[in-house]
Amino acid sequence: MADQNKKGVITLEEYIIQAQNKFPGATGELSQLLRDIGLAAKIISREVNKAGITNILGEDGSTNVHGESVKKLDLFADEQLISALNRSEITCMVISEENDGIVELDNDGGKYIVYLDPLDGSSNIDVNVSVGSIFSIYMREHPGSDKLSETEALQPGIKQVAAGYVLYGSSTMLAYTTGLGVSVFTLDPSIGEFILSDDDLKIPEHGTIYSVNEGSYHSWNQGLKQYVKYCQIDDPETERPYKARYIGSMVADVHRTLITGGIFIYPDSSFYPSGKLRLMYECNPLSFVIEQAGGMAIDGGGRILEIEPVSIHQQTPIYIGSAKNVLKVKEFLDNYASESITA
Ligand code: AFP
Repeated sequence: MADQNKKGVITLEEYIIQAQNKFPGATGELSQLLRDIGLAAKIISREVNKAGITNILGEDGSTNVHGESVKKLDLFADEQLISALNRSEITCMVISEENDGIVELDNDGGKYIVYLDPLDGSSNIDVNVSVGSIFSIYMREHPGSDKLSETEALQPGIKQVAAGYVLYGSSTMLAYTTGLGVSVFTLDPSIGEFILSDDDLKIPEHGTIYSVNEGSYHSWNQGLKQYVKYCQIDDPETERPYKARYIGSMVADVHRTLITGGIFIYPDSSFYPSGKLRLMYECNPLSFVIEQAGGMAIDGGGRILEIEPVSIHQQTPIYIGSAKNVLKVKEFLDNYASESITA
């Protein structure tokens, strides 16, 4: 950071180009793709900020592939991201929360496959709570093959070449990783640029915040119930009781966890036997970011990033955050593994 201060502010565009220059063989395509996402994020941020004062606020009346009502801003964000990716012709297909199947882009020879959750947490828009966009980028395994298919997009999270999120909060922040640490940028609205705020963000090894929708307590497995009791025990030596924080917007909850440490959980339950959150465009990208920051992300058993996907919209339980917190919850899950979920 000392060097960076001497050079003044660094924009997302400059940072991406500098990073690319460190790899002499790089074609610049991934850099272009990240810049495209950065541009779409600025446009989405502008609309999110004025959502309360324009008629863009509110539902459009339709439902998405999961039967959830679609807000106008979800569709706007989806269109902006997809058209930004289409313009530079290096992405062959997009899989988005808002679309049932794959979306084939104009360049079917493009090298990259991009997963998107265009506007995660959108049920929070009406009450002015933070929302986010999530992206996850893979290389096509068989470039040039005739037909694009869903099967080609089914790669485990460890194969992501880049992933990240944009948080539309009290300021707009973009965080991403290409597997070399986590870089974070803050949008300066006065100049319309994302400015580097941290070029190697690390998550604390241990944190004292747990984040889970406790309204669903009775639908959880015994291990999680016991872990949450453990978090609530009064024991100053171990800095307990922990604080409970839950926004209901995964990007915002995971971003807070990244900064302060602790754990964010969306478990399997009697309501959601396979968990609620989506593996490919929520859990994989955020797990890649958290692991690159030094944290951990598991589905209760193994690493999220090693799950072999079977469908583009599949769900998974997730326990993500500081390494020590994730290891502790795993201990509880293992100890009570024989007790099945009873609602
Ligand atoms: P929405 O996009 O429908 O608001 O859902 C948000 C979300 O997918 C994720 O961002 C939250 O962590 C989670 O759902 C909240 O779910 P609960 O309301 O069941 O706690």
